[in-house]
Amino acid sequence: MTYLKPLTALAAAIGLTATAYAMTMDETVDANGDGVYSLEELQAVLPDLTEDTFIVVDTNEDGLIDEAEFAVASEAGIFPPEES
Ligand SMILES: [Ca+2]
Ligand SMILES: [Ca+2]
Repeated sequence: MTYLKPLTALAAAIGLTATAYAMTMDETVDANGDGVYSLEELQAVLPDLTEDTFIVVDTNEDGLIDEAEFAVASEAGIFPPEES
């Protein structure tokens, strides 16, 4: 049954790609259009988001969430999928 392993990996890869694609920056969230999400912008659509969570997601500690950080957080299940 070893042939199932690459198949599973492929399915996972497709799933991850689809997830990442769905999690691209949303200009309705990026209210000021600077290409990154501030805590205030995210809290506007994710009222449950705390500053503590924001700090965890902001891995490069610049006080803003960029597309890569957002994708990682989404994949980790920290941010729920956006339905707008
Ligand atoms: Ca912004
Ligand atoms: Ca950042």
